[in-house]
Amino acid sequence: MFLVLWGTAAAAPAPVDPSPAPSDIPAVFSSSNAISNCPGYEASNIVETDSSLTADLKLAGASCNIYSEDIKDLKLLVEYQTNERLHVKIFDAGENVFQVHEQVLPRPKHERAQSSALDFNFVEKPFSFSVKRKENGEVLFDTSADQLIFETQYVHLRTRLPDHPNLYGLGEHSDPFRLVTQNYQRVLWNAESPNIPTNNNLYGTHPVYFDHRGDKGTHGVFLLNANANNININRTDSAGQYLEYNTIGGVIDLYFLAGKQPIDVSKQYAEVVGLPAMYPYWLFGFQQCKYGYWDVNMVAEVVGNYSTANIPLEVMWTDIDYMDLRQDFTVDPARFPMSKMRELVDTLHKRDQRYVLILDPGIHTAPGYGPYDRGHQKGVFLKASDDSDYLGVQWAGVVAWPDWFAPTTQDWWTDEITRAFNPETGIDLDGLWVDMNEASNFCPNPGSSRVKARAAGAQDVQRGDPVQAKDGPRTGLPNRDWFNPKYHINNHQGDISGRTLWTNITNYDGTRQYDTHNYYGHMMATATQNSMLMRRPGKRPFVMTRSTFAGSGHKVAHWFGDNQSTWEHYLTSIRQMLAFVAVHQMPMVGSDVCGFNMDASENLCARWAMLGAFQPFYRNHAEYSTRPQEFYQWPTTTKAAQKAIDIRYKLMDYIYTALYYQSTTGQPMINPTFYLYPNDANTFDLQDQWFYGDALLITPVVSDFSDTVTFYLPEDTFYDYWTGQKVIGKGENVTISNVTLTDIPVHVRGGTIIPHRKHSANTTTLLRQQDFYFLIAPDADGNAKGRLYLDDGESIEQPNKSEIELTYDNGKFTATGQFGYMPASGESVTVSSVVILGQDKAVGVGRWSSEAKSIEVEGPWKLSGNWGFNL
Ligand code: MIG
Repeated sequence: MFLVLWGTAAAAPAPVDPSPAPSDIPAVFSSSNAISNCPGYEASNIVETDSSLTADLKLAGASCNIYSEDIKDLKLLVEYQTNERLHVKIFDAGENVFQVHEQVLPRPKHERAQSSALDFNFVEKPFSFSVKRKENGEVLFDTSADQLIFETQYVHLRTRLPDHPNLYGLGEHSDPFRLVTQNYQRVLWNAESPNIPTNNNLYGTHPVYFDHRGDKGTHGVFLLNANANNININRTDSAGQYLEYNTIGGVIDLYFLAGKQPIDVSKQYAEVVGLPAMYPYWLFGFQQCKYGYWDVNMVAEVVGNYSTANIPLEVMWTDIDYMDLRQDFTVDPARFPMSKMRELVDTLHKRDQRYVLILDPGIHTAPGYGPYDRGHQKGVFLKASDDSDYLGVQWAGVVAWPDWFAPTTQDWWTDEITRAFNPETGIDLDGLWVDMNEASNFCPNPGSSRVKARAAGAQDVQRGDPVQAKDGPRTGLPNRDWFNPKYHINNHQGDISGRTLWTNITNYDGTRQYDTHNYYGHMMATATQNSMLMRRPGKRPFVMTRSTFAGSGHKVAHWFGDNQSTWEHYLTSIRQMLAFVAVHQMPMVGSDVCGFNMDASENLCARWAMLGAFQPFYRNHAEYSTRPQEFYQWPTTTKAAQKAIDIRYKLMDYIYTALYYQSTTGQPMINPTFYLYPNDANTFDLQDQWFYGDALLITPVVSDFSDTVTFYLPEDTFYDYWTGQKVIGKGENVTISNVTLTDIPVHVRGGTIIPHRKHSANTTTLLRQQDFYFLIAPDADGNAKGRLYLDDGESIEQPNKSEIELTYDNGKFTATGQFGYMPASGESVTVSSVVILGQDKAVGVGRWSSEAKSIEVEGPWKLSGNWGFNL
């Protein structure tokens, strides 16, 4: 198991490669001699324009057929698409090899660079290419590190890297945020992953990494490929430091993002995979769930207990417990009768609270079960070779699986959702949670004679549907080994069909699960998002999915699955958040607060209540056999939660503003320390501290029985958030003691202005009626900047929004910008005061506080036009 290294109080540790324990080192590394003996390719027929290059690549010798058959004729396409984006694609000349569907990942608009920051160079024979940063000659990618291999079931590309590179991304994983650089393997194959093991493939696939080289710049590399992949990162005496892709299908489709700052790379990646979705304001409220709330009374009781304990609860959730025999779109008539469910939801809504339910992809094939019958009739399910529905086993029993490519599936799904969740007759829910969509399949062969056995001879079970092309352009090569390709993917669920849909199964359009597996969950989630949009047009939908693919953030949210109630996973939640928000462009994420599996302790849950309050998605959730862990279960946890939620709610407009800017520009709403201090090498592997927004440094206590936290404070001006005291960061570790179980150290970064609601409230509806105050934290030069975005909190179109720029410049404060926001009746947009930190003496216009060294200037000011004052 990986050991988290945290610094000593003395000096910041130099970045060290955290070495995995021997048992975690993957056994299969592909650096065999056989690969180096492969002939590689030769480039010919080279055509260059001022913004592109094409060439033919021909196998440069006898086939080596190392894991399958070499493809002899390839094509190279190079496009300087923008000044900061270079596209390099290597694909089969016949264009039969599978390529990711445009409908799943629309390719970025094709532009033409005027003056590219990057330079593409290549060697004709054996073919290799490199990418350089023009400005400083830094080589970012160099494939001469090994032969290019492009076979029918194995594609291999290696790049050289500088020693001990700072690499981030390649999710989903629970490994260090800064990836291990020796003997390290990232497997990309979406899988049910109980207890989110390190050094394993998890639920999602995001084949993008950021490579940070300090003042030489940061760049990103995105491989637009959905096939199973073992990505090896290693350093050996003979090969030096490298990263290599070993995928069992698809093409090489690389996007190089020039940066040159980390935040720029994030924005450039969002241009490729899509800007993240904007969510309703209420989604930042606190949420409670548990697998094992066994009846509607118990759900109501939990809601009631939260009120009694005086802990604001915004969203209540119900897991698969609500369903009749675990069937989607039903309610258990005895435990969750519809009349009671409607009463529950009605009561929640009257109290300005919300309700979310779960759905699974497997549809029970029971006789008379409407969703199945209707789906079957419309032909929405994946099919076996004889055109019968392909079956598997999920909670409900024997199930069929929606084929998200079939033309009728979206309408069927929307119809089922709008029927079951009809506000007049059904459950008027506010969001949907889609689970098990990797897809998780308890038994890929439930004894049905309709599914051909996986024995020899059954390998090519092409569905006999006449509407589908046999092997049309880019839909994938025929006659591959669909189950056990020779190159082994280190999937922790066994072979690639392990505990999921068989990889030979054909989708409606003739593509195979072998190629599309990694976006089955993404398609379920986005289809659900489309349905929610149909159900409530004009309102921002909320759909949370377990399984994701590159670009999922454009529509849906994600939680990190089945973690444990351990200190280790409390810390894991930070690094997963950093990777998803700041690299993968999925901002609305979080872990099960207090942990899913195992019993949470009072201490852990108290600390986690505070940690989670400074992460985007904030939901307490647990497995059914664990001891109850609602925040009101323990006195300390209650107090910690009250305090954490109080602050979180006061800061809600600040983080909502940050989400707005991520959804419109890609600028991350959560920042790893190095994003804000890219030239400070001490920040590159920090993963136990983070910036909530770009102004608040959060540094939770990291272990049990500790009331001390040591963290890194970069060379900059900071202020203790709780006392207002100035703290000068020296680029050293700082230790804070006496951090009680209801405390979490937070520092404000100088140079920022943070909008706050003056008072918290029980619900976000009430919160939106509270006045504001602005907290100004001047930098060393006495300047600060901030932003405030205001809108109605839920509509997709916002004709009346405000985008306000807040500036503090040596004693002069101004609020300027666009002021379109019209508060609903009762909502206030008054700024009751402005507080300026770091002030040594009183001045005329405000009240000076000697303890906090701050000046409070009393308003009120209206947020309906420009205003300002001089100190
Ligand atoms: O096999 O629906 O990750 O959050 O509570 C477990 C029951 C199925 C897995 C999800 C978890 C959820 C649970 N589900």
